[in-house]
Amino acid sequence: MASIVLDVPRAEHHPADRIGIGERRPRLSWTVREAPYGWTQGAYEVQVAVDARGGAVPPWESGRIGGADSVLVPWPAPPLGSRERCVVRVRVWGRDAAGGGQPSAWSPPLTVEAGLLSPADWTAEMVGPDGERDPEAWERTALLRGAFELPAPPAYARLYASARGLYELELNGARVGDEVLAPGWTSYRRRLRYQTYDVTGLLRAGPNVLGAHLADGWFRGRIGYGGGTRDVYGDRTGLLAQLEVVCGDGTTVRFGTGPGWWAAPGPVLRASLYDGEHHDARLVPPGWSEPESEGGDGWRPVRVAADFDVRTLRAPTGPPVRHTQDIAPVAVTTSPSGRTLLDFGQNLVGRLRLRTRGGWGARGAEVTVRHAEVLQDGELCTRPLRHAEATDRYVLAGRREEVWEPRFTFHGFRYAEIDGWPGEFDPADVTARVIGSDLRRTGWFACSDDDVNRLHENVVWSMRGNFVDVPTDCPQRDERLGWTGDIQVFTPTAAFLHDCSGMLASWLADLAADQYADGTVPLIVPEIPTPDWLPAWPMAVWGDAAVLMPWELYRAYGDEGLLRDRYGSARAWVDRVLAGGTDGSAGRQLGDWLDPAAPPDDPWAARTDAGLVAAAYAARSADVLARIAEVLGESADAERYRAAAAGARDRFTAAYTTADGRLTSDSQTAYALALVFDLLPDGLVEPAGRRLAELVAADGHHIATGFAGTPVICEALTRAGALEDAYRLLRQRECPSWLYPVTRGATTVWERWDSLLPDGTVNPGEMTSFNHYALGAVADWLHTRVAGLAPAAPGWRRVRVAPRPGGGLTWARARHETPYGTADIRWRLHRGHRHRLEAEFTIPHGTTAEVDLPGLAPYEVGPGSHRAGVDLPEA
Ligand code: RAM
Repeated sequence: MASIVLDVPRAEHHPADRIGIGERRPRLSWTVREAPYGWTQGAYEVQVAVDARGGAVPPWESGRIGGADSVLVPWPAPPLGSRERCVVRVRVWGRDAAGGGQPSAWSPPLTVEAGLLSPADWTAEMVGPDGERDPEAWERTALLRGAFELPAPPAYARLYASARGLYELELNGARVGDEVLAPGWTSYRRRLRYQTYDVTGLLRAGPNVLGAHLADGWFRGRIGYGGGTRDVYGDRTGLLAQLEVVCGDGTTVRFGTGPGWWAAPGPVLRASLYDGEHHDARLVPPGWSEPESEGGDGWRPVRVAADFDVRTLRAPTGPPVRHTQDIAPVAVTTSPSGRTLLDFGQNLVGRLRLRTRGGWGARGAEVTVRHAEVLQDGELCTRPLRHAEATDRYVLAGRREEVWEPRFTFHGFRYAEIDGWPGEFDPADVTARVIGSDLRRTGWFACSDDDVNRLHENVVWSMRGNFVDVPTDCPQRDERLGWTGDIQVFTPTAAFLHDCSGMLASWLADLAADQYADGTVPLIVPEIPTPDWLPAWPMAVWGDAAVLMPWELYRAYGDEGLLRDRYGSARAWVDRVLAGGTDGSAGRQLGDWLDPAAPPDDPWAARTDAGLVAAAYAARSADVLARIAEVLGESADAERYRAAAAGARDRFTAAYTTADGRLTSDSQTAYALALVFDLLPDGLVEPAGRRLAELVAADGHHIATGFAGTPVICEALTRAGALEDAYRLLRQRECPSWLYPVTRGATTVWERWDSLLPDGTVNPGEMTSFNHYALGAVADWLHTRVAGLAPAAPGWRRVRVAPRPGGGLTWARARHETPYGTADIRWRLHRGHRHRLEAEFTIPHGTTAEVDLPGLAPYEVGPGSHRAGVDLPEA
């Protein structure tokens, strides 16, 4: 059947071909790019050709397996062994006669390769510099070096590596891989990620040298606010590297970190995630990672870490942090105090790459780069960075041309100030290099209001800037932590915009690893010591990440395995909540954090009772847990938590509704949560919706909600039949509103509605970030309601097409790469007849869609392109 075209299959949540995966039985997914109208899959076959490195082994074939599944189907072949590499292809049959009994052509091949799957595979040992740290150069990096011989040219080579701290490897003077900030940040004591590199091309017959830069990073560098903490995970950095080579002559060589290695102080005098990097190029030992050099003075034998447990090693489940974009300055100006200021036109996360041409005369000259998100009075405004210096320094070696970029730090900035440049400054010599988890973009949105489009763009940029291995609150100040509440509210938006399944699955494993024995979820994952928050106590909205995130990811990606993996964690949280953790507790709750009515120095002071927020979330999480239990076939639990949820709803009504049918906190957040979480008895739903709309109108359609209410306010209004109020809220341009920052030139989402005050000064609150995704959670409403694209069944196996035009918008569109392929919608109001809605949408193969257009009875469609036109009911 020639007309069926499959895309390259995927294994688990790995982006395309991947070496070093940790799954022995990676689940497979494929998408049907082309098929005849009405075609549905009835069977599939998987072919797995093991790459036997030389020997020809006949491919393993599953034979025809009946079924329509094409997302995360079980690995049908024998499990992979460590290092096993194979090429996977899939073909499919149609369900009925349209298939003609003939299979499709085989899909293009996917190559997957297992990493080191068992602790026994590791023979290398974790090594690091010996001796005491130099108190004069506390955050100095180390260089490590190991030499080995190959008897013949390499045919095939893999390097497995990890570190306590951050590492960057060099083989014979060439950089290994393109990962940034490896091995990433996990709950190191329990889970330490390792990376796998193909280094065949970097090796040669004869002597070779493997070298490493090693920095403190999250492991022992200063992290956390209020001065932060050092040595959170230990006081010694270390490198673990294991090289496995098959030579052309058939010999195998294994070489790893161990007692024969050498360490020397590195050229980076200071490498700090918050403060920046200070690199003295004069201190780079010539040829230090090449065999021609002996190493030289200053090299000392390493020390083997006796306390390292290989069982903590984990292969990545998501993509690494990489450079994802280069941005040139859009303007270079001189500030009132005479400094050179660069404007990159975009608040971004990364660092600058400098190219100097000083020559020998400039040897020892120091270039300083300071970073900030905003200017005030024409100068960098660094106060919001608090205790993060965000300053890089480069000392020139004096070569004709030197190119440098920091390795072990990153900054959140739009502006940079450059000082000490040798010779004439040419803006072309500076590039901003954007870094972040290299997630595949999967979601797009646009509409007829360009300010709304800029808001959406800002949400995308805030996601990129705050998905740096860990989903963080902010990327610039002395914080950058995995605050659970922020990502909890942002997950539906995140999962639409980028494929973050693998990354967040890893982070949720850290959440479970750091969860307390009594079920309490830390406020920050990975958990670190923080003033005021340790030990953690149950915190609604934040701790609910344990339940609501696996559920949202299940809705987006259809991964039942993730639900299973995180079930214990989710249940422990709900049990803790119901045992008085947050439900009914008077304990200190963040509640509707950052309500715009709260004064800058008291973000707790919300209009909405924090106990009400906690009670609402208790009911919500119990209800979602019951659904998770049902999916997993845990029917006794499902029943128990359904009952618990009903009880929690009753308690909510009893405690927080008044005799006249209002809520005790007569606030937008209170009604919005009650409506969206379905907490109210039937009779109170309508009045609550009416009251919510009244409050929103009474506030002049300005935002009056914080972290808890903002993500749901537009959805609540939509459900309450007050769609126009939702649109007026969305399109409001006065402060506080989503678009106010846009009118002030924002290029990312701000932490506070008024991070920049209307008078142009920076908010005096000590917590003032210009890059926080949490309040950008409204983008979910743009996707699902304005454009009208949402999953109606887990993993988008059923698509919901339900635009809700309004607010004067004349068109909108959205596109999402679902696990089954592309779904998109575009609608416009007819030019001549503004009450005429015309919509076009595409539904991927393997799914069906429910189409729900205003004024029309919902109907069902199958895969393919569709059109619809309808006269809108008069508002
Ligand atoms: C701030 C963080 C984060 C929030 C916590 C409670 O420090 O930036 O956004 O979750 O407070």
